[in-house]
Amino acid sequence: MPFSPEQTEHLAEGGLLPPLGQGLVRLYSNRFCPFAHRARLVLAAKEVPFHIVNINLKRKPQWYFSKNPLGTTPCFESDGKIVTDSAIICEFLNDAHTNNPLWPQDPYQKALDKMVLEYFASKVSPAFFKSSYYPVKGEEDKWFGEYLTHLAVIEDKLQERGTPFFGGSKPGMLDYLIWPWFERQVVYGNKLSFDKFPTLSAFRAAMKQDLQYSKLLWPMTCTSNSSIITSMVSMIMTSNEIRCYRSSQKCSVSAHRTCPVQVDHT
Ligand SMILES: N[C@@H](CCC(=O)N[C@@H](CS)C(=O)NCC(=O)O)C(=O)O
Repeated sequence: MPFSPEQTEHLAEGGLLPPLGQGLVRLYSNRFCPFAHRARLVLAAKEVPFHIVNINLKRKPQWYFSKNPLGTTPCFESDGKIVTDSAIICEFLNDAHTNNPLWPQDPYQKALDKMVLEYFASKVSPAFFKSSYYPVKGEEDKWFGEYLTHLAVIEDKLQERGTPFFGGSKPGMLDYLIWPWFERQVVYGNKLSFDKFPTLSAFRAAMKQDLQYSKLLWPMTCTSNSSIITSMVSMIMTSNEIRCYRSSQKCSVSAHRTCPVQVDHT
């Protein structure tokens, strides 16, 4: 198992940076960050042993800005090399580790994948955030509608391919780069019906099965959908705390591994 489960806390202001030995690979991450999740997936797909330093994104340790001046997660570090931004990190990992190449070899196919990624990044992801993680007050329904509209485009793109994954019979780079947003669809609860998305529904099942092996699924159980959306918003910013609140409801969060998080309403 390449992941070190011991580093589960999120370091905040005043938190000391653990030393990084020569030859070791580190990911500055955050358990709730979909962008950091991308990097964890690609590291696993490349079978690169790595360890994680989780960053509290609301109260970032000052030293973190010397690693990533933008202060965002993820950030990758190895042998004095620093790489920031999830897409750049994943591209770097794919180039640096030639095993299991994740982009299509064919240049046009690769361009098509990147076009889908661009659509996802500029349309699906913003609508997801505005309707869930960072809801635009009074406009949640509008953004949820936008989300469904743009998701339908991704549904059509995958259906056209006739394969379970964008990468074909196994997940490729595009699949890993979009998956974190699928795993987090749980924030919508029953509001999100998959009837209109049969291809993406099959994609979700196939990805889950594939990721089960690398134990990079992010298992979430929640008994009360009503509070999960705002809870997630609180968690992403204050993720070293074990309690988050929505109105008077409490939601307890406990990490049981480095990445996956169990969310249970109490
Ligand atoms: N384009 C960046 C976006 C990363 C990003 O926005 N990460 C969020 C957490 S999911 C973050 O660090 N937010 C804290 C901040 O912006 O200060 C990437 O792909 O890595």
